[in-house]
Amino acid sequence: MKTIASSEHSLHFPKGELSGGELVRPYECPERWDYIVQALSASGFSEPEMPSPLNLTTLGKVHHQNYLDFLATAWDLWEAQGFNGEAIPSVVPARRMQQREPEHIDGKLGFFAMAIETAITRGSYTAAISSAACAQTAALLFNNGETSAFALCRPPGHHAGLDLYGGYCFLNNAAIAAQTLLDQGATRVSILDVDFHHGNGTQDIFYTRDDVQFISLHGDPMHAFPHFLGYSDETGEGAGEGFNHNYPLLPGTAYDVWGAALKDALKKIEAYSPDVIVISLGVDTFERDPISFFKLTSDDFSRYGKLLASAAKPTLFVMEGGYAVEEIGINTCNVLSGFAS
Ligand code: 5XA
Ligand code: ZN
Repeated sequence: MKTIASSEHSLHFPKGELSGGELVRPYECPERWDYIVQALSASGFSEPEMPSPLNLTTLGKVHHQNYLDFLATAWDLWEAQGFNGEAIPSVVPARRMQQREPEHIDGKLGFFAMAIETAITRGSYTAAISSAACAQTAALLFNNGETSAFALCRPPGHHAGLDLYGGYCFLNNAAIAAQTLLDQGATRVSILDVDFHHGNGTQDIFYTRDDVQFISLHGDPMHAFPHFLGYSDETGEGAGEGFNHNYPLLPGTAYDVWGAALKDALKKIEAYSPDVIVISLGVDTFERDPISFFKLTSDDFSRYGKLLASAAKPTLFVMEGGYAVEEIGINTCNVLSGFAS
C-alpha cells in the first residue's frame, strides 16, 4: 500500500489551543505526523511519496468559493490588523443574528468557524492545501490499478464543512478524495468515518447527495465534540435521504460494541455497493487518547483493519485524529497492516 504525505504539514504549528478554559499546546501537533512516518517504516511500508499539486476545480465542488477565499487571506488580514497572537474568533453568528460575512477579520473568523479551538497561523493555508493534495493524489492512484492507499493528511479534514473550519480542520480531505474519485469516473463512493469524533463536515458536504454515502461511528454528541451534529436521526435530505448514517456511541464504549457497530456499517456499505470506500481514519478511539472516551486497544486496531478488508472494495485511508502521540504510529499501522494481511 502506498502512502502519500507532504512535509509542508509542518507549516501549520499553532502554539495555542483553547481547551478547558486554558491556552494549551495544541493536541493536534506536528509530531503526530513524524510518529506515523516512523511506524510506517518500522512496519515495512514503502517510503511516503509527495503529492501532486491540488486540482482547484475539484476543491471548488467540495467547499464554497467565499470560504476558500477566506482561508487563503485570513492570516494576512489578521496580521494587517496588527494583532499579535494567532488568529482565533471572538464572536460567532449565534441564533437570530445575521448570517452575513463581515469585512473585518475578527468577524470573518467567527462567520466561518464551527469551533474556536483551532488557530490559524502564517502557514496554515499552505499546510491545508498540501494535506488536501495528499488525499487527492492518493485517490488518483486508483486510476493506476492500486486497490488501497494511505493519505497521511495533516491538518485533518473531517470537521471542515462546505464553508466551515474548526476541530483542527480547514479543508475536508476525505471529501476531496471522494470528489476526485467521482470526477475520475466512480459513480458511488462510501465514506466510513471511524474517528472518535463525528465527521460533521463530511456530512454537511454530502448531506443532499446520493453519489456519496456517509457513515460515521463516534462519541455521542450529547457528550462529545462536535456536540451539534452526529445524531442517529440525521439520515440525509432530498436526493441524499437515506445515504447518511450516524452511530453515536456512549462514553466507555469498547471494541465489543464498537466492532458490532462497524459490522452493521459494513452491511450498509455492501448494500450501497460503492466503487471505492474512503476511510476517515482517526485513531482517537484509543483507550489512552487524552481528549476522547472510547476504549479500543492497540490490538483492536488490527482487528478492525482486517474487518475493513472483508468489504473487498478498493479502499483509501485518509488520516484524521489521534492524540496519544506516542501510540499514534503503531495504532495507525495496525489498521493498515490488519487491512493488508
Ligand atoms: O476528529 N476530530 C478531532 O479529533 C478534533 C477534536 C477537537 C476538539 N476540540
Ligand atoms: Zn477526532
